[in-house]
Amino acid sequence: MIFPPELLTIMRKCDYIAVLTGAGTSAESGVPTFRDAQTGLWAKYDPQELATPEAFTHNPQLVWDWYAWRRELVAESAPNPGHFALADMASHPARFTLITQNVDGLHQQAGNDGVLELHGSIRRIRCSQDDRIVTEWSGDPRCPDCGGWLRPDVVWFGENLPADALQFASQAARGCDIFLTIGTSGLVQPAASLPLIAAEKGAVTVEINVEDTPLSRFMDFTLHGKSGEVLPELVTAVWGNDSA
Ligand code: BJW
Repeated sequence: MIFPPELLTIMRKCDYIAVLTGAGTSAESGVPTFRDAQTGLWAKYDPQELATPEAFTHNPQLVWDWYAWRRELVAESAPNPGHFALADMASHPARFTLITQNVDGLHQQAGNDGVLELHGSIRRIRCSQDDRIVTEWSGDPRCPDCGGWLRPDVVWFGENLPADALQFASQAARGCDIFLTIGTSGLVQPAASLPLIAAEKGAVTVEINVEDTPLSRFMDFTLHGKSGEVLPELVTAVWGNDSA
């Protein structure tokens, strides 16, 4: 890909890069996105029936089974070149913050530290009654302490995001020089507001996506392509071959 030369110069000189990722970042790792028509999980399942507290109250076993299937999928997946490029990118500017909506843990697996997980982690299980993190259970997915149903430690619609992660993400959006938005449809709040906050505070905004999103028209640069291809090329173009 030919990148705008001014973008490469800005990235090379900037002190603080913040990045927001979404499900598209993991698509090339074989983790289905949420809203892509062909492969998205939600083409087969109604998200309102599965990723809400109401669904869990109504049919905890169904929700548990769905997440168990997805947890297995994530366990079998591995970071792709886009994840590794972001781990590499982290070492270049003086400051770097990676904010993700993904629950798969692939950024951490690729080597990024201090990832801000806005929507939790599918790898963690907690009790829906006493909120304790649970690592072992036998038979039914029930809390060994109180007998409450176990659930994934993720954020469902209508639930609050982890306050610390959201606060740090908001600070990053306000303080960074460049804000990259990668592989997200930009439909889910409050994550989708972060690029706009960054733009309002004067950051240079860049979107990487296979298609336009509602955020595209607010971006300074829109790079169309797969993140697993665009990101390694971008890191090499900005910082040289040692980075690829
Ligand atoms: C590629 C690619 C490749 C493909 N390379 N790109 C303000 C206004 C209106 C509504 C609200 C509002 N504030 C809050 C709400 C309600 C709600 C909300 O946003 N609703 C909207 C849908 C309208 N938000 C909430 O409820 C949040 N809580 C909250 O705000 O609490 C306070 C509050 C509550 C109620 C009212 C007001 C305040 C919680 C949101 C939790 C989201 N949870 C989920 C599930 C997590 C667990 C799980 O995994 O099951 O998080 S939903 C789902 O969407 C998941 C994702 O993280 C999230 C975002 O999806 P993402 O990552 O963007 O994926 P896709 O599939 O949508 O897009 C993929 C993109 O990749 C596409 O653009 C492709 O083109 C692209 N792509 N391949 C690059 N190779």
